[in-house]
Amino acid sequence: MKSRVAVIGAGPSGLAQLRAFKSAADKGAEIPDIVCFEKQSDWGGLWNYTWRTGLDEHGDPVHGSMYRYLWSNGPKECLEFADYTFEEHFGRPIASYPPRAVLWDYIKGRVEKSGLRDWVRFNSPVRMVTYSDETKKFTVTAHDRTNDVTYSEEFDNVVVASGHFSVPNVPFFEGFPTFNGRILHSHDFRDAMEFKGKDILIIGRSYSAEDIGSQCYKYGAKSITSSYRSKPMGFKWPENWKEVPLLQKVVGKTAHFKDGTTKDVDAIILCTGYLHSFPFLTDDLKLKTANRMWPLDLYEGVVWEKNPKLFYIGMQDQFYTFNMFDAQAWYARDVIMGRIKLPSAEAMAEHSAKWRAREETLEDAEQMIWFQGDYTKELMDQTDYPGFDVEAVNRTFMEWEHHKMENIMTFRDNAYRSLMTGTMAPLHHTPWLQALDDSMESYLEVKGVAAE
Ligand code: FAD
Ligand code: NA7
Repeated sequence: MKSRVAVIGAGPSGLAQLRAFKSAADKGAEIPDIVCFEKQSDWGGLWNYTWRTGLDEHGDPVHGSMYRYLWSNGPKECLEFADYTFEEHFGRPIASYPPRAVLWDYIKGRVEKSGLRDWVRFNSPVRMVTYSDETKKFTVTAHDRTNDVTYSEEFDNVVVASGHFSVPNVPFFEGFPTFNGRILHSHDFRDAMEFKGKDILIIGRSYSAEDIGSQCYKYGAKSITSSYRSKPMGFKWPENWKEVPLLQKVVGKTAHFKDGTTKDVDAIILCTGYLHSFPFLTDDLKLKTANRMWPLDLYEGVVWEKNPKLFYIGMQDQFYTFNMFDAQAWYARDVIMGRIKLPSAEAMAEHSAKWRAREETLEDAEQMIWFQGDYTKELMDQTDYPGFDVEAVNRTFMEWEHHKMENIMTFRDNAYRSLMTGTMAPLHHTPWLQALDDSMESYLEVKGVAAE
């Protein structure tokens, strides 16, 4: 009998896994039966925007954390699939920082072209995964929401690709229960227009803080105060944006900060990150980690060392995204298909410990990028994923960092060269700050000039 593989989640990571198996099948290999369980009614993971917050239409927690007017926060040239370029998808070169809808279209394009929709069971949250030492199989229990039926099936391997930016980390601050305004987590942020003319306070100093604050500025917030725990973001902010040390308490509408300053605010947005959460996994299978570059217990960042029939894709904190997920998925596929032989449990743990030791020396974003680039390359060198020039991608990331430091409100107006096709991206027709329409139609409109 053919072996069976369950993939949990049809976001970029899960779809990379489907594509990896399909590419082996296209080359004539006999592949296992693949079943992908997806909780939402469509694929694309976070890139499949939902207006909902709280619970979804079935009463399950909403997965989506993306918001309207979200544009890629890094150059598309750094995430381009090596086996399906932007140029192939759109039929021509496009600018470097696409809005969400454009990236969603790109992600979908590759799997639609490969005819993979039939591999996915939509509206099907996985409720439980257990492993039997006797049968050496996993039992996956899923809820078919369309017919409201819960059922179980056996699998030889499970790939967890359920993402880790969906379950909010929500700290408490004194005075929150009596704050005279709105308090929300970035997971529930949907539309910056809500904060037009308002004084907003952002807690956090990472990507969500930077981008949600920038959105609010762009769409007319009166002022932005961002409050950090460890250190300021350090960009050159517009005149109505102040960075302050950590919030201590709120009294009525007044926020009090560690340096003794205060500010009256209308709303507080907690950009305080997310929790890795796998309520459907038993403890022996569950990855427990903070959001970091090298979670432990995953050999090559992918294989669950305590039971190497289980795999995780995309669980690291991310600079590299889509093409790293591909590298991971190709690797997991080759382990599952017996093309890659795993070393002993001790050797796997030792290998992970080495990566973790290097991770602990990383001091800034640049070092993290080189670290993740080296990791992605190590994976690609072991499979037939069409490799790409990792160093060149790293250098593009360096340019991106530089452009952000130069001007955080204009970095998206730059263009970069594709490391897959060699083509220079055109400049976008409208500077990001003035581009209020984030639709795909508007983005793809040809008004631009070539960057060189
Ligand atoms: P997800 O995209 O989260 O997909 C996971 C999928 O698993 C979802 O479809 C979900 O419904 C499904 N699922 C979850 N639980 C279950 C279950 N129990 N049963 C069945 N299905 C389940 N990356 C970039 O490269 N560029 C960006 O500009 C960028 N912006 C971002 C902005 C925000 C606000 C956030 C939160 C993230 C951003 N990211 C960005 C990073 C993002 O993590 C990746 O781009 C990518 O979406 C990760 O893919 P994934 O498949 O691992 O996870
Ligand atoms: P991140 O990158 O995990 O960052 C979380 C931020 O939240 C980080 O700045 C933390 O501060 C801060 N944090 C966490 N807990 C607290 C408390 N208790 N008080 C103050 N500050 C806190 O999450 P993001 O949402 O920004 O980004 C996740 C993804 O979304 C990313 O891939 C983007 O592309 C979009 P610290 O830095 O540790 O001081």
